[in-house]
Amino acid sequence: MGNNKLRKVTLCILFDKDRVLLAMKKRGFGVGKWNGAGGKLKDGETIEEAMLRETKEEINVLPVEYYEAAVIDFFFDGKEEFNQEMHAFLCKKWEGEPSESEEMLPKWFDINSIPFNEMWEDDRIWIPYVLEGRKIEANFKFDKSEKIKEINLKMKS
Ligand code: 8OG
Repeated sequence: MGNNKLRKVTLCILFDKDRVLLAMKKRGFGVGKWNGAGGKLKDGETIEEAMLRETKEEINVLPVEYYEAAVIDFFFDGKEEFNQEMHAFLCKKWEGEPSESEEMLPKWFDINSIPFNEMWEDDRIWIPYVLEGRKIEANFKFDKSEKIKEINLKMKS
């Protein structure tokens, strides 16, 4: 974890009492899945700067109160170019109303009806901890058919 060679990506999930904001990815990596807003760092950006920029670009809100809730490494058998280190933030205050962009279509979900069947396979494992307020570090290894073959998950708080 915290492997310097891995490409870094961000994720931001808005959280409002008993609802979370997810957004349908309309193109690119993860198309057709519900997810938080996020993406790769641009040259010279910090993780936090990239998270703020991506959230604004993809769902038109600016995070105001947030913290890093999870750092997760992903490793893909035979598709090492997809390996990445994801920094996931939980955001409890923001400016603006979530709205659609070219990349994502946002929607609120009750925390008891998160559409895990239409999300990345690992999300059902780690997102519930994060929504309970835990901080975690994890890594997930996927086999050639993109099924999880190994999970390591540590609670940081
Ligand atoms: O820039 P691009 O759209 O390729 O970024 C991919 C986004 O998808 C980025 O926000 C990180 C996120 N992401 C993964 N893997 C996983 C995953 O397994 N679960 C979730 N929730 N998000 C993921 O790249």
